[in-house]
Amino acid sequence: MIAEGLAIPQNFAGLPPDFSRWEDSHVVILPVPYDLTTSYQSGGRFGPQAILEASLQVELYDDELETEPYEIGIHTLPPLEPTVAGPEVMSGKIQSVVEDLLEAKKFPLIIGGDHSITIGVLKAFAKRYKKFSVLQLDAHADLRDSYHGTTYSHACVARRATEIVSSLTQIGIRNYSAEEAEFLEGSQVKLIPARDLQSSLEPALKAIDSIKHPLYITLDVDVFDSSIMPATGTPEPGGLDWYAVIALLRRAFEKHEVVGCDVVELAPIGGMKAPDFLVAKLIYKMIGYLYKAKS
Ligand SMILES: [Mn+2]
Repeated sequence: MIAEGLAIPQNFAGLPPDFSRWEDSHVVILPVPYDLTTSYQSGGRFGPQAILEASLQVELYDDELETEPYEIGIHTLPPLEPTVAGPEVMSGKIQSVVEDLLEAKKFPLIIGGDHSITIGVLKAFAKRYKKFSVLQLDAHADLRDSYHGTTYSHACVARRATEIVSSLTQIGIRNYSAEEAEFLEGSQVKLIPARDLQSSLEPALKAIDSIKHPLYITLDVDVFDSSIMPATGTPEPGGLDWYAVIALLRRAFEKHEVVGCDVVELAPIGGMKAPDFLVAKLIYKMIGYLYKAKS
């Protein structure tokens, strides 16, 4: 029922088999069209399909990096079938697939879907890595202990992360509750609000530099300003622009061993292609930074 109309016929960027078959690909994209914990504007289930469609328009040569990042090999898995059994069950399904990817020594790149999907991903990484850190680019702190009756909500993803990972750094945040503010007080979470980045990215770059351990990046597209990213579950004004976000990502890939990432919360708006393309290009940028770091 949920999977209706979700057929995704193509792989990311429409790459030929030599650069997209499983055995020759370092990067593996896992589409997770799941949005059953969305609380405001739903449609995240259509995110992966929109990203893959838009990826066909992304130029394969990266003019900043002066390279062709697809040479790293990018395999796209079929979308992970959503379940109505609840976010905890879905989380378990995601965890199991990501565990397989890590076992195969692939770089998992998960595309959502709402932010709840990250919980299962982090659990898989926790099995593989004794210590790893998370960098979260997001408008929201997502530090609620539970939300709408579940501890597996998109609004709880960072709280669950604090229970699993060695450190959590949040950048671009501009919306959290009194309960979350109180939790932050007594926590080790490093939060860089968007308002501190209006004139300079320095506080965020410094925070990235100080991260220890292998790094997992979770990027909620609402970290971007709602003017360029209206197509998301909970759009927020006062966000970052394109160059700010890619500068932060570039620094993270330069300074750290990035072991996986996800890009979540694109909820496409019919007839508006720019946000879909922004996300597709952003993902290719991340792959480009990974490729550069590896070569
Ligand atoms: Mn968010």
